[in-house]
Amino acid sequence: MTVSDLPSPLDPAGVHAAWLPPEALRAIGSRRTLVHGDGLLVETVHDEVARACARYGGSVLHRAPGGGCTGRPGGRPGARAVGREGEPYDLVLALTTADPLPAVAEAVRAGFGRNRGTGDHAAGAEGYVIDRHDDITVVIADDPAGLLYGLFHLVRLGGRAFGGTRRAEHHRPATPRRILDHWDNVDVHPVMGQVERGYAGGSIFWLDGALRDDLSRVRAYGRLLAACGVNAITVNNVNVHAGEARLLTDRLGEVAAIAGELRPYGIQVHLSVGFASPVTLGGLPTADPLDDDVRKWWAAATERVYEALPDFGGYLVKADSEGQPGPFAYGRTHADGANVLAEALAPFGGIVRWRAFVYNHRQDWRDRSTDRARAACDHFAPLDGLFRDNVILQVKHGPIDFQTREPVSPVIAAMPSTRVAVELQVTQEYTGQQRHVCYLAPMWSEVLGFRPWGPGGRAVADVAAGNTASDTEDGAAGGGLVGVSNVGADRYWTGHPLAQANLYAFGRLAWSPDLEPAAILDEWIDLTFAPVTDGDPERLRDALHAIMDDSWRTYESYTAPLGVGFMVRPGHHYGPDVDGYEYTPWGTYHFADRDGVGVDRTRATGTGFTGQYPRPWSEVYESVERCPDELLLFFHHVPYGHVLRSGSTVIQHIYDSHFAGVERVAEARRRWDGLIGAGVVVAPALHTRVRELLDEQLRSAEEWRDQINAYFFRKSGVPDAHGRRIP
Ligand code: GCW
Repeated sequence: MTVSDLPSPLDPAGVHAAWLPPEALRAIGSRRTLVHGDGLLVETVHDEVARACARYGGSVLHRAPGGGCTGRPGGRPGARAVGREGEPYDLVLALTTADPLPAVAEAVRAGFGRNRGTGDHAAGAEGYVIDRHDDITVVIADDPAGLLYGLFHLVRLGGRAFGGTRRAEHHRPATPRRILDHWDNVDVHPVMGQVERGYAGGSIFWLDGALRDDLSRVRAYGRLLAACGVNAITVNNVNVHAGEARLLTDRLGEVAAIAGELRPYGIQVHLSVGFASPVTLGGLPTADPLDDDVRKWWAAATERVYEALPDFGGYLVKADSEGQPGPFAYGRTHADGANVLAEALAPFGGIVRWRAFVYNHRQDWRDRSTDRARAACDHFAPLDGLFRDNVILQVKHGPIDFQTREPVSPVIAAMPSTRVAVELQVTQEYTGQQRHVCYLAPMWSEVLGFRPWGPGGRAVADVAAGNTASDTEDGAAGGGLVGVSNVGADRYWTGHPLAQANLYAFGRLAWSPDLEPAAILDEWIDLTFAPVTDGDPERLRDALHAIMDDSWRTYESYTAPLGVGFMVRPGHHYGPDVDGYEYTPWGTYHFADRDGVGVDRTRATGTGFTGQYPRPWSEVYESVERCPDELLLFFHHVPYGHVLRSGSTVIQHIYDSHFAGVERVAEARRRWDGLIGAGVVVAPALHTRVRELLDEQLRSAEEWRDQINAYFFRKSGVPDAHGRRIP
């Protein structure tokens, strides 16, 4: 076993420590620290430092308000009281509400207020200020969560947190809502298994119908999430089956048990609930949202939830979607449906997240006028302004369904008076299912930075955060950023060890959407491979960047081309099947024939979807000349000989990109293999796991290349300009 295989005290035996191996806290654990303030999360801060000190020889003192020294001897296991009052410190972590502040923290606070020029000393909710003063590193925060995030910022900095001088930095999250949704089932579903679209083993919460006895992994998970900035999870699948429906009522204790593990790390718990619960659980004859008994049922059920869980976050609902019940059954709108739940949650400060993923999954493939891409906007845009304040409309980032390449969903720009959350898929359902390396931060970054109203307008990240264009503009508060979790009971959490980077990047982008994907990857590499002492860390860093930076574009290049989606095997969605969905009711077609390929979504001759965008995009997408190449077949049906903006024809682009994509996968595998031997820098077990997966990725990429190229060669009859072999 090498150093990086050793579990940390918080990591259940044998589970990989991900981005928090003990060594990541070495710089803190070898110094003298004062933790000032109290509250559950401040205790967590103290415990973290104390555990690191126990390992690396530093000391920590915990002082509670009023100046009393509470070293808490005999506290929780692992939390040792070390350090003496009055001794000099290298690090002070102080809560500004705990007066009197240590002098150095007071100095940092005053300096921060002065530098702001407004005299405002507030770090803000979950925010923190980090500074160095008199050779002491200081973190101040106004609330305990801010102090915890400040601590993890120091962990990221490592030794750099303590060297020389540094300018005061103020950090606060872009949005208070940074949520991971789990699609975990309580009972093993006959088709979808324990975790729907899960590629990392079972659920860390449930095993075969029952809550796991040992929830220590849940706590370790909470710690990992806090360290990347996530502050809430939804524990169960949006497809609410019989077992998990009862989490709302008689199985609520299981939710409370999970929440108990996560609370010390500031992670709030949400629940997916079934819209028909008043009928299925309450025995009422109807779930009509305008029915009085139904309203009372939701109010009473919700009250019981808050009795058990005073800090409960709220409900997540998938209604009238892929067979889930919803308000349409009663002739009501989705605003009626969402509002009845919102009304029940409002007295407790809870929210309902209502998914905009509503479309007809039983459409007739012969009907060319119905367009699934249009559905969410058609359903929801007319409801703008009709939702209660505590309703958040949760919108998938693209109009169809988490495909490798989609335009941004027009719903995001179409509902100025509604709180909108943007949903990303961290689990790699359509991006290689955690068998392919596919670092998704570049995709998410593109989505978050997209400006639906054109250059100078707000970005998607602004809409999610609730930033308005000007102080006078009357914009709704944001709904935040949501990711579908890629975590399971697998030893490496995410199946593919490199898929951990996606989870990490989701949290970091939710906290700070402007971060560069490559910089996030550097953070992840530094933390995760911190134990590396027996090799050249720069060699590993270079290799990981080479393998991961462009892996999303690589994946795109050998799978479905130019914005066409769903050329996957129906059902499980892994591997190629060009016509797999072509003659099905799912609304996911490419319309390839002997002359051309793509979906005409123009206003002029197609489904009119381009008209759902504001200008300039409604014009850009409408125009076959101006439409970006990578989305061409999403918006247009064109002949194979159509010349792209790149200068290549559509058919030649298909051939070239598929050959090149496989080459890049082969190169990635060579780079990874090169990390073996002299200067070994990666734990052997991890190396082997990634190596096996890269073998599968290469096999699968070749399969994709050959099927896609053969399909289009046979349809079009156009030979490859370079004479390469197409089967
Ligand atoms: O992408 C699709 C998945 C379904 C999923 C659905 C959704 C949870 O194939 O498995 O159901 O999206 O987002 O609701």
